[in-house]
Amino acid sequence: MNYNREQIAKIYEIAKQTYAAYGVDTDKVLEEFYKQKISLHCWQGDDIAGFENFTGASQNVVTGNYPGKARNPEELRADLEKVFSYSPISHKVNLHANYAESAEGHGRDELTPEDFANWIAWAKANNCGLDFNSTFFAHDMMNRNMSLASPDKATRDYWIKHSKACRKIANAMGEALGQTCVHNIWIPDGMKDNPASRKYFRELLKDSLDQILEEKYDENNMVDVVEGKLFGIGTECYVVGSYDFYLAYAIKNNIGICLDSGHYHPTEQIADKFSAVSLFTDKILLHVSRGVRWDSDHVTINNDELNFIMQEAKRCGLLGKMHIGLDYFDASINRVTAWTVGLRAAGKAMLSAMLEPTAMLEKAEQDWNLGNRLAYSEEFKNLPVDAVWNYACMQQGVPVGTEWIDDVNAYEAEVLAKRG
Ligand code: RNT
Ligand code: ZN
Repeated sequence: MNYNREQIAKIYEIAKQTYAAYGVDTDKVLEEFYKQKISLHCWQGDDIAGFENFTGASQNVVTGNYPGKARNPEELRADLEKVFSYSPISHKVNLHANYAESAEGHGRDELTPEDFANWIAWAKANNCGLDFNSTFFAHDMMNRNMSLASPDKATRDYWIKHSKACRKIANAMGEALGQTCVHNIWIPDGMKDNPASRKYFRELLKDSLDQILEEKYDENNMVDVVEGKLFGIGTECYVVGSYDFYLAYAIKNNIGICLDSGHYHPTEQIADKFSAVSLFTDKILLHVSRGVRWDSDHVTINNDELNFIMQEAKRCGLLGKMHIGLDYFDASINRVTAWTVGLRAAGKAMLSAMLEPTAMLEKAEQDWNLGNRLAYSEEFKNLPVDAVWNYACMQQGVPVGTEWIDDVNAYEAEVLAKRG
């Protein structure tokens, strides 16, 4: 289906007046909106396989075997470009260390920026930034599912060396692209059943992190963040890198924190944390995901949780400051579709938050007219965001409404379906 451009422009003019009546200048909002960056997680394109040909067990649970996944860097990058073409804002790409293209056959402990030269050149050409992750999973050096908190010193040393190498790479990426690269540390280390000493493993992790983070880098190039988690499959009773552990560690050591929307108790919302955490650090990375009953990493959709995240990011003045990335993996549907649904949902929720007549809500609160605050917030839920979103897509030259779905189906028939 093709949308009538003239009609979209007309509908936008009406929406613009509606918002103006509430004191919101939609043209100004759009200017700011186009500058916002969302980091697209490379791992949705190939089920976190990476380019190492590793066939052992992974600590991330990906389900589905839909045909057409990217088999090499060229295919992955082509798919990413396709996804960008469906989104009206700015982007980064979030890479994992196991996506290195290592001509020298480097192990993870000896990776260099050179191993990411193709990614850096591609990012430059596509005008996008890069984020980076040490990769502590899907590897022979994972020891009883542990890495930085393993009781075995040789295991810890290997992973410390790996992460030091990754920090250097992140720094090189930031420097080359002229924008901060966020380097994230997530480890799966934990236990299926109750440990005798919870403290012991946390002491080991603290010591490993101290070693990894010893060298200081220019924060314009690179910032470190640590990502906690409540539980994983096989680590139901105990995860060494819990939220409390990392939040305390991050604040004490002046690094940042990564908040993943799937990593907390099911009714706990990361959006509620922004106003607290941001008073103590300006280095926050979001992993926007969708947990269904558990940390299931479903495709992000435009639900209450996502809107709460974007609303709080806006209300706390964090848009453009906080790093926002997607983190999920669905291998049961067209992977380019999965990426795009999440990216467009996050973009639209962000736009909706930016368009919110927040000043009216704040005024009602300042006047302690809490009835008005509630009533306004209900009325504002159905403002014509879609009219502005469609106009934004048109203005940025990306497909409007469902047009991208026809295009992605054509891409599947012409490209994805032909992959072996
Ligand atoms: C795992 C974390 C982590 C991973 C990626 C692949 O629970 O969310 O961020 O999803 O590193
Ligand atoms: Zn995550």
